[in-house]
Amino acid sequence: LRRIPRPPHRVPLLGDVLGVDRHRPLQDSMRFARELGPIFRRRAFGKEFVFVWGARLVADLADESRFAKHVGLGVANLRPVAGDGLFTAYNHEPNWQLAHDVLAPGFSREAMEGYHGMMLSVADRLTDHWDRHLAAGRTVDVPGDMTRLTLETIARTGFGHDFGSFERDRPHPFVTAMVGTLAYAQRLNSVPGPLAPLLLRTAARRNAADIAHLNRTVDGLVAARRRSGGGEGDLLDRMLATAHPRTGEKLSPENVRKQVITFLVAGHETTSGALSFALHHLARHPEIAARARAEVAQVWGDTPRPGYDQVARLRYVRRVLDESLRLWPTAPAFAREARRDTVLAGDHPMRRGAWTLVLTPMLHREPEVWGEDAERFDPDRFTPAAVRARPPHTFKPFGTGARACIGRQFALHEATLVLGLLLRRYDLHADPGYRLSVAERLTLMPEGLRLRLERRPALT
Ligand code: MNH
Repeated sequence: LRRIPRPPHRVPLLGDVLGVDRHRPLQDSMRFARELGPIFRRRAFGKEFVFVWGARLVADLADESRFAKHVGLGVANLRPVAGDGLFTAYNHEPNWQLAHDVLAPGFSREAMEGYHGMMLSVADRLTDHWDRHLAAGRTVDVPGDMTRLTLETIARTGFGHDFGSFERDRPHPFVTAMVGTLAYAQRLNSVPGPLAPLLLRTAARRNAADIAHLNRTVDGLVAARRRSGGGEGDLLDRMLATAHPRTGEKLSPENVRKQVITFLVAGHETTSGALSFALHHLARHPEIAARARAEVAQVWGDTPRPGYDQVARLRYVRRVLDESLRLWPTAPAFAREARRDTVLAGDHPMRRGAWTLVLTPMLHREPEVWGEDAERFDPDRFTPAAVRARPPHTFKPFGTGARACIGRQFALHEATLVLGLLLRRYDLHADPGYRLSVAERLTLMPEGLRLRLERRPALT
């Protein structure tokens, strides 16, 4: 441990927290990473954390025989909300494997084809909403509207539910409660443990109210489904009715509640950020937008409603998304722990259970992998040839191993479809005065991003 660099200036008791931005812990750690190199430690309130982002180190951490997901920090702080739901379950909890096996078919290709039509109709609500703004000469609130879109998409496809997000001027109370708990979970990490109850008393009370609201929403949704006696085989049906193929076991009602919250939150917040960053980059790079638009025209022609396969064939649009997730992976870190005593990358001894945090945005900027121009937005980094030329485990926006994102294909299909539709319908104009500002609430979001739209010639 002593060989791992740390910041030179430390404050007794507090640690390396002076001059830090309490609301942006990730971007703060990125600053330390640039100063201290591919592995470093930081101390905060008597606890020491090791951060890793060097490509060689991360590739070794991806070895599933020696390392596994660690439920710590931000993820652990979500346990009161999401319990042993898929995202926050400990590796040893039986409900992880059970829920994984029961829900995985909900993310198969066939299942995704089934969601496609619903994704399209939610996208129609977005373009109606944007058309109205455009007609009124208003700019659009990108993160707000992407959150409306992705929440409605996961609610409709997964749970047959409609939050009516586009009919509201303000975020749905479910979203407000969710943002509250995510921000609270993040904040718990930047408050000294013993002082937390004192400093956070009001915040803790609000958080309890937020969790109660999430629970109530979900209980209502589940009760409605039980009354109606089943939907058309969506995620909620699987959660309620599907028995494990081998053991015959079903999810308990308490666990179903945790899974519904998990999927409603994990299923929209990060996709919303990914779409928002992509739109930011497209507005900033008209030449890239033009190339993407040309691809949409070529693959979709003038079909008003592109089919499932026509989305997968938007290779360049997909690269725009990959490149957006490279620079700002919206779930910006994941933790790995040693399964047994081992040595990380032949250099750093780790005891069983010892863990480290992978800083994905820095891994995605590692100069040895991405070059000296790693900060530049360039979708051609994801041409098949360029991908083949890179070492494995250098692009990890969806985490790694058995606990990697189950919703990856869902998110990529939804986001590619929506980017295609928006590019075809609008010219996107950035506000020249806007400078990218990245807000953190465990996930990342471009703060205050608004775009001006111009309607492109309608399809014949
Ligand atoms: Mn998702 C796990 C990123 C979209 C549901 N997701 C993860 C992890 C990352 C991640 C990183 C691993 C975290 C860890 O190791 O601690 N997820 C994303 C990103 C997007 C995303 C960047 C969009 C872009 N995720 C989605 C969508 C859904 C979803 C959409 C659901 C419909 N994710 C999950 C679930 C897990 C997860 C559930 C936990 C999987 C498990 O542990 O078995």
